[in-house]
Order: sequence, then C-alpha cells, then structure tokens
Amino acid sequence: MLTIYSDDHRLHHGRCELIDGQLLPCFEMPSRADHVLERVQARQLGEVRGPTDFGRAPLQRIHSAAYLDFFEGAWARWAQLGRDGDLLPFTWPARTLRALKPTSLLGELGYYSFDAGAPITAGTWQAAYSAAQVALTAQAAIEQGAPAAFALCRPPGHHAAAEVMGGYCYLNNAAIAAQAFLDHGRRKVAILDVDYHHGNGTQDIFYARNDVLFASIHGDPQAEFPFFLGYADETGEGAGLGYNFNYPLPAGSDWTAWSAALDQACERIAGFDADVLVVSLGVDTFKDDPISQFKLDSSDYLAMGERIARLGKPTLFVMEGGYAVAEIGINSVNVLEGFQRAQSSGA
Ligand code: Q9C
Ligand code: ZN
Repeated sequence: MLTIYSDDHRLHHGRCELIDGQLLPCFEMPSRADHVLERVQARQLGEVRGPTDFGRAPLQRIHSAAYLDFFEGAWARWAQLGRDGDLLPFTWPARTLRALKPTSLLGELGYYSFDAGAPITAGTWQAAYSAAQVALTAQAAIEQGAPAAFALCRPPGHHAAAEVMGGYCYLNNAAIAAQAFLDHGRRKVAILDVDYHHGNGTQDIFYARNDVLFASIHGDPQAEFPFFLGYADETGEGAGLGYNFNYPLPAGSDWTAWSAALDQACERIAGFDADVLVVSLGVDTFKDDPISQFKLDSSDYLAMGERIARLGKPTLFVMEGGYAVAEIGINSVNVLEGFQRAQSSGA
C-alpha cells in the first residue's frame, strides 16, 4: 500500500495542554508520526512518497476563506504582539454570549475554536497545510486506480469543522479528501471514523448532505470529549437525514463490543453503496492509550483492517489520533496489513 508522508509535521509541536487540572506536555507530539513511518518501513508496507501541492482551493471546499486566512496569519499577529509561547484561546462564544467575531487576535481565536486543545505555534499552519496535501495526494492516487492508500497525516483533522479548530485539529484532512473525490467525479463517499473520539468536525461538515455518509464509533460523549456531539440520535438533517450514524460505547469497551459496532457501521456503509471509503484512522482505542478508555489489543487492529476490507471499496486511510506513542506504529500499520491480507485473499 502506498503511504504519503511529509516531514512538515515536525513544524507543529505544541508545548502543553490542560488535562485533569494539570498542564502536561502535549499528547499530540511529533514522535507519533515518526513511529508510524518507522513501522510502515519496517513492515515494508510499500512505497512512501511525499505530497503534491494542490494549493488552497481544495481546502476551501471545506473551510471558509476567512477561517483559512485567520489560521495562516495568526502566528504572525501573535509574534507582532511580542509573544513567543503557544497561542491558545481561553474564551468561547458559549450560550449567553454573542457569536460575533471580535477584531483582536485572542477574540478571533475564541470565535474560530471550541477548546484550548489546538495550540498554534510558529509552524502549525505549514504542518496542517502539508497534512491536508498529504491527504489530497493519497486521494489522487486512489482516483488514479490504487485500491488503497495511507495518508500519514499530522496534525490530525476530524475534530475541525468548517470554521472551528479544536481537539488537536485545524484542517479536516478526511473531509477535504472526501470532497476532492466528489469534485473529481465520484458520486458517493462513505467516511468511517474509528478514532476513540467522536469526529465532531466531520459530522458537522456533512450533516445536511446525502452524498457523504458519516459513521463513527467512539467513547460515549456523555463522559468523553468532545462531550457536545456524537450521540446516537444524531442521524443527519434535511437532505442528510439518514446519512449520519453514531455508535457511542462505554468506557472499558473491548473488541467484542467495539467490533459489534463496527459490523453495524459496515452494514450502513454497504447499504449506502459508496464509490469510495475514507477511514479516519485513530488508534487511541488501544488499551494502553494514556487519554482514552477502550481496551483494544494490538492484534485487534488486524481484524479491524480485515473487516474494513470486506466492504470491497477503494479505501483511503487518513491518520487521526493515537497517543500510546510506542505502539502507535504497530497498531495503525496492523489495520493496513489486516486490510491488505483480506484483500489479497479475496475474503
Ligand atoms: N486539552 C484526537 O484524537 N482531550 N483528538 C481533552 C484538553 C482532547 C483528541 C484535553 C482530546 C482530543 C484527534
Ligand atoms: Zn482521538
């Protein structure tokens, strides 16, 4: 399987995040992508290629020009103020406040974010821009006939909505790639989000549409980030009604519970008759993930890949979360190897 990867991910390295009342080093760190790349190479998964630059237009099919302009220019404004620490928001237009856009940097950042989990550093825009190009390059390979490809994206994307960053995410790599498939002639795209956290950004982007089906298996938002989206009764709206499927699971869920939800999600995807499948591939469902509560073992990821392969679709895997850094390579590449194994056996 072809892997697309860019060293630019290293340009994004946030210092710290607020978690359980403590300021801790960011769990979303550069070594994550390094471990995945190492495993891709160690297992001889296939060619590793750098991204092609498709420019800003395909990003703007998902994110507004105003949002992209703000994100691209935010660090320069911060530096202009004489700051050099991470740029982080701390006030948001929650209920009782007005959802207007202030002119100041920190006001605007609050408007364009939903939490303090997406620090902007000097290289964050370039890293996120390149991650989106990585996804688009993998998308193009599938368009040109590859049965599958792996976009080794960092930073991740599935929490980012059209005009909102958060949860370590800035640009929604999976959504940008899904839209590119449609813009290049595919009629229907299914997105399967297997990250431990609900893909709130992706859901929101496609919620009123019937050309993109979204299915997500994740920690129950009653108890887990992002808390305010990802419930089972969110089934889409307008033309999109019946094209959104959430499978929230309780803390402690293991492969038995998780794979039952996967079977249900796969049945929905099969019924949708998509032309292509995009998988938001987070491996923070792992039993030793430091910020998550599911109990998947490394071998379960092989079975996950096999089940996904049985959908029989051209498949674009887009890297999302996974914070057990030592095992992130094994777990994510196991999904890809399980997928390939099932494909080559025709199972
Ligand atoms: N700083 C992904 O897996 N945790 N994002 C809350 C607040 C946020 C996870 C702690 C988890 C975001 C792509
Ligand atoms: Zn996650």
